[in-house]
Amino acid sequence: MTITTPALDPALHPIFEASVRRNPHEPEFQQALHEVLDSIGPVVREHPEYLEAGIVERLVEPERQVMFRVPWVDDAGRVRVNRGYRVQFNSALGPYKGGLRFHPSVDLSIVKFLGFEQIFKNALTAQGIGGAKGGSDVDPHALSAREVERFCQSFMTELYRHLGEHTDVPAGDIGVGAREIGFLFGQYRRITNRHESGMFTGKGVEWGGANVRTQATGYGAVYFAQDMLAVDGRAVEGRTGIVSGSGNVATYVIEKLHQLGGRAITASDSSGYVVDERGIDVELLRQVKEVERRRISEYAERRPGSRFVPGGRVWEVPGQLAFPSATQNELAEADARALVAGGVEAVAEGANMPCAPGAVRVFHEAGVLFGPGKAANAGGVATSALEMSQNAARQRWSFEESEDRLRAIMLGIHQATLEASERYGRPGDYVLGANAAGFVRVADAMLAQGVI
Ligand code: NDP
Ligand code: 2IT
Repeated sequence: MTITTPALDPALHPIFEASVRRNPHEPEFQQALHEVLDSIGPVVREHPEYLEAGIVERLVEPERQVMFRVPWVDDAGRVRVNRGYRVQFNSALGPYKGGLRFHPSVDLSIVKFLGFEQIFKNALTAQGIGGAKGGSDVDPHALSAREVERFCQSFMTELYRHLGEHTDVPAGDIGVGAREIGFLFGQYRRITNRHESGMFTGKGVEWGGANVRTQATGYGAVYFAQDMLAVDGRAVEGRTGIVSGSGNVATYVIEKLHQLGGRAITASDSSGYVVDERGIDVELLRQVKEVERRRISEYAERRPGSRFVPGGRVWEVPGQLAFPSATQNELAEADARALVAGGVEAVAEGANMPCAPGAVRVFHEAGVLFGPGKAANAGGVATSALEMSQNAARQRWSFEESEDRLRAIMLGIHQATLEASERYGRPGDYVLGANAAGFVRVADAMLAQGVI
């Protein structure tokens, strides 16, 4: 299977150009936008009504963007100021939904690319959720636990007025895990005098959180790889997994790979990667990264037979399955060539947009199965929607029932994505399939709801 990428459709090219002119300093947003517009050419040619109703021009412009000051006091008594963001991109299918990222690299371009992708990802889940993203340029690694708490309280003191179970429902992302969600939810509850469970997802299971939400993104990415492989009778079992990252997504990619008979032999963070030929020990990884919040080299110190490679590119390690699960553009064209040389058969994006466009091209040209983040990592937000359902009904489903639902949702996403790739003329191109299938669902809702 060889997939080539044609130029943008003549009707869509001016929309892309206008957006680039209007948002000149937003390279990540332009990258995400170009990929979607590239995919939906065949859709708008079949459906001129979308163009007549200005659906695409409206879709590329967020419904609302909030930027705010986050002042807080550090342990030394010094006043510090960060910038907070929430981009509420599209609510045609449901309340705004998407994570919060705390990382020094966060800027409007990154929040917008994530919010834009979230629209189509959330549409693919078929769970009735719109698209949004937010965060701050704070570096939680550099803060004490008390500083993180004060930061979260200040952040929510401004953001709360834009949130609500029927309005906008955040969750975690890079740098926002169980600890931060606790502080953020606590401050919302205090300010509003409402224990409004459905206004945040990823909560602790004891106070309104859903079973499997913690595991869902990683598990879902492996399920997606399993479904791609199964199309021609292959399986995860017996295959080696190359995983980047060592946070929420990477940890549960590794766990599910092992449960399905595969073997994940790498994990990484911003300092380098570890290789553990026996298979990464998930408990040790969690102890080092989540409990002790240390560098990944500590894993190799404690695990005989494993080794740490400082500053290296994990993609130089050969394996049949690859799961980029750290951050955007972490896998460049040269990395893709290295993976192909190492015998990779399938790539599923646990992170959002981790593969640069040149890398995706290399995978397509080499006939490597490629699952884009919008489809492959949608299990996380899909399970967030299940958390919202449980909160609304004041119920909690068992781990088994929740995992069964996640499995069924991922199968449905794979099916819808594959069918759309066939329907719009590039069979097996899951990038086109995910963008086209997601777009049609949002576009139809926008068409029905008028020019708003
Ligand atoms: P975590 O904060 O739990 O983990 C992030 C991991 O990626 C850490 O190992 C971190 O290393 C590494 N990392 C982050 N930024 C960089 C960078 N600039 N360079 C190198 N390594 C980096 O985040 P998650 O696991 O939640 O998120 C990972 C990815 O998955 C993100 O792209 C996110 O958007 C996406 N995602 C997350 C979902 C979720 O439910 N959490 C759902 C869907 C997608 P270090 O410790 O050194 O910073
Ligand atoms: O990128 C993502 O899908 C997430 N960070 C999860 C969003 C959510 O609302 O669960």
